[in-house]
Amino acid sequence: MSLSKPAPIEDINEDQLKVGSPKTSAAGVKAVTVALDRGLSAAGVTRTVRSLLRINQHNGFDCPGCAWPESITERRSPAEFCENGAKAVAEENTTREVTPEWWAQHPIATLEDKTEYWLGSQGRITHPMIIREGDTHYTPISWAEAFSTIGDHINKSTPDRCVFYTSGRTANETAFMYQLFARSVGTNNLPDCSNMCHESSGSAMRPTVGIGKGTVSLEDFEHSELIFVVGQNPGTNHPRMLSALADARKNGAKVVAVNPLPEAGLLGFKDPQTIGGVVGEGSTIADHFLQIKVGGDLALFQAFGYLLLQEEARNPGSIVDQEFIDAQTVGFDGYREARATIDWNATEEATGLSRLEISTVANLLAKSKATIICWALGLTQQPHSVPTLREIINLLLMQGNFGKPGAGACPVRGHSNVQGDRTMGIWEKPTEAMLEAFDKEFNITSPREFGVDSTEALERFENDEVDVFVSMGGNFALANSDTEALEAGMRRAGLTVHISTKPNRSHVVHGRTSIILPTLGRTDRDDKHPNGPQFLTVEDSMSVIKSTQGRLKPVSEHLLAEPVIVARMAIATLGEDHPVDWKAMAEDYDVIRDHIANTIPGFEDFNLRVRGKNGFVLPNPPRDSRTFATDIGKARFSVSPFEYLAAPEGHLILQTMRSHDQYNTTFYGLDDRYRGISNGRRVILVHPEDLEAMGFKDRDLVDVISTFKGTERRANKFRLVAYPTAKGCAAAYYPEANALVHRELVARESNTPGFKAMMVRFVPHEQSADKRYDETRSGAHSA
Ligand SMILES: Nc1nc2c(c(=O)[nH]1)N[C@H]1C(S)=C(S)[C@@H](COP(=O)(O)OP(=O)(O)OC[C@H]3O[C@@H](n4cnc5c(=O)[nH]c(N)nc54)[C@H](O)[C@@H]3O)O[C@H]1N2
Ligand SMILES: Nc1nc2c(c(=O)[nH]1)N[C@H]1C(S)=C(S)[C@@H](COP(=O)(O)OP(=O)(O)OC[C@H]3O[C@@H](n4cnc5c(=O)[nH]c(N)nc54)[C@H](O)[C@@H]3O)O[C@H]1N2
Ligand SMILES: [Mo]
Repeated sequence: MSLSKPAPIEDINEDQLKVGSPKTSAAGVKAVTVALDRGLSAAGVTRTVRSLLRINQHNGFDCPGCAWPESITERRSPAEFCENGAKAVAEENTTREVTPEWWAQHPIATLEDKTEYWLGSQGRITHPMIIREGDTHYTPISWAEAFSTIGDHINKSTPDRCVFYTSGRTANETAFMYQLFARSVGTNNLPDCSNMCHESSGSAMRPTVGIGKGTVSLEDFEHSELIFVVGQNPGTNHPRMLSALADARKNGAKVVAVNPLPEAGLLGFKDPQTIGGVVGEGSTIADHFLQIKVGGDLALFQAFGYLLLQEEARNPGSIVDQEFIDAQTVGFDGYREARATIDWNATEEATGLSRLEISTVANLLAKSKATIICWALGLTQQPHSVPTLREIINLLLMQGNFGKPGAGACPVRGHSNVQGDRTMGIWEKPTEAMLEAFDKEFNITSPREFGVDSTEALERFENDEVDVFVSMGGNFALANSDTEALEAGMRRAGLTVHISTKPNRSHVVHGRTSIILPTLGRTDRDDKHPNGPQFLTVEDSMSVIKSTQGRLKPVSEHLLAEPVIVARMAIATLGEDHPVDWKAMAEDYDVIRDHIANTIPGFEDFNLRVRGKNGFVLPNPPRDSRTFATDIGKARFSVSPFEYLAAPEGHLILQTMRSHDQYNTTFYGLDDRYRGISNGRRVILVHPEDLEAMGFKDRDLVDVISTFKGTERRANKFRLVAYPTAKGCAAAYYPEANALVHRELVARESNTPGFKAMMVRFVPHEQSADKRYDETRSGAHSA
């Protein structure tokens, strides 16, 4: 333990930015050494080794890094983790402590000027803390008083003015209790990080294929002939996916990457677990790389549809799976008509791709009998995200790529249990069937009126309509749009409650009263229960349910497990005689699982089946039986107009992305190794020709202005970096750039923020610029 280095005292100094050339392959032995180094510096040798050996193993804990599934065959390697999973674990395992003394030394006025990097590296929070109106510091509070304060605030408010946010690391059992608590209070105000993440995927898929989740299993990658990776950076965000892609290529599959950035993990991969990966060149991942303009994917997939239908006309029966279409779908004729013509000039303008490039990849599609299309946030955070994803579904339907080996739709989820949270009922728009099941099981009356999503919650803060905000994990202030207005609104809210592991910006821009409840993380032992140690469960991106159990000694004896915190909040709010037996659930998580088994489809015999070696897989009609549980019992083709993002004169389209050293709003370090950027985060990557055309040079300091519907947002002091992104586009890091996102810039239907759809221009940085827009506002300032 003594190896643990002290937390950094200095904050980020952006003047030390270094830029090298982007890498052409991901992982390799460097990734392993980086991971170990991070672990050792935060947690020391014993904790690091103990924890790394248990990631994603049977009886171990689920990696908190991402939702990519583990192989459930015997092939599960002894090190089923990746550099970034290891960093996520090290981040949680730290032996650094944020104690009451720490809070006493750090008034809010000081913390306001700190970056998220600094805040997060201070360590694990050890005691429940409170700050009341007029206080300058957080001070300790007993658990009992914390819960009764929360109960009082909720009971003095009206249910609709209470908001219960969830971040996707929350386990199934916790999520189930938490939604039940919100509904028992009387509200469906259950926004979650999914609203900002893959909501567009669900909105596109539910009406078209009857399920809001992916329809492939990991095994499908072994049988696929063609795999698309669209709008996704797996080398950083889902590193274990690279093994599946490399294996698929060995089996003869072709891989097509569609991305404005030449991401290292898309171009090549060095598997750290093979000799070749350690010493050799590694393997190529993508056979074809389409360097698309941000927002051009709808046009691209429409062009594919057109080209495939042309081929079908030349060669009837070669493309269209008519038998499947007749039996299982509606709307094909309308789709065929809509895709009968194409405007190639407009398509090339929208995509930045040539007709030849598009046709070459369309030929691969035409030949493939089993295609998987994977996507992530590059497709979900734009105004036309839902139609874009429906166009992908059209293409898959046309070739019958559902319910057969090696084929299907694969939205690659983010947070390790974001999919499970939704399955458990964390949803502001619940189905009647789900509410009926809860009401019957618990003898309660759930509210029927839909609640707020994350964007609507932001608006509630702005309009002073939030009395109580409870946050199960996460960092709402930094994750959402319109940072400045959101932070101001959060400060005016009555009570903010954060169930957290580490300090973050949302604790600093707190409500008039604010409570921090420190909790156990994934790797921590949860053994203070009458029936002995407890385990939790999660659902991965491919609908596999499995258990997760931490083994490490918690950093403080004062931490409570999340289910216990929810139960005690519920009892303090709803009273001892509420029909739900919260205490029994908190004491023994099998009781929660029995309730889940009784109310959520697919969880029959939950307690029994989850104790099997590999957990179990939830039913998935398209995958299991080629059927579609839409309202009409069939899959739907859809028709969307041609649409893309066109930047006004003098503007670029800005997307926001994650660096290699970050987990959402948490920064592990300041290096984006694969992109060749280190020691800084306030950068904007721009194509060299665009830089020149706009009259700027590499490394110029600029202020950034985004425009939306005639209004502007501004964020100051970013460095321009010449970078081989698609022309007309730019890229900046999340969350530094969130201040530029107007809250009304959202995806239609899903209401997901337009984090990859801003129109920006640059002006030379002005030293004397209006302080209101200063970069310190985003919690990510530079000295
Ligand atoms: N290490 C690590 N792992 C993570 C996370 C993390 O922060 N760190 N976050 C987790 C979470 S919550 C999530 S949701 C996932 C996110 O996983 P990703 O979706 O991979 O995350 P982003 O960094 O947002 O990268 C988006 C990618 O889309 C591309 N892109 C942007 N705009 C477009 C476009 O218009 N079209 C196309 N085709 N591509 C575009 C970008 O260049 C980038 O490569 O990762 C999860 N895993
Ligand atoms: N510009 C831009 N903005 C984005 C995105 C983007 O691509 N671009 N992506 C969006 C996406 S995909 C997502 S998912 C959201 C993420 O939004 P959130 O999920 O709200 O944010 P995180 O950064 O994942 O949350 C980190 C915090 O969770 C707490 N935490 C960590 N582990 C645990 C635990 O085990 N239990 C509890 N109770 N707390 C814990 C810690 O205190 C930490 O500070 O951001 C969104 N925002
Ligand atoms: Mo996410």
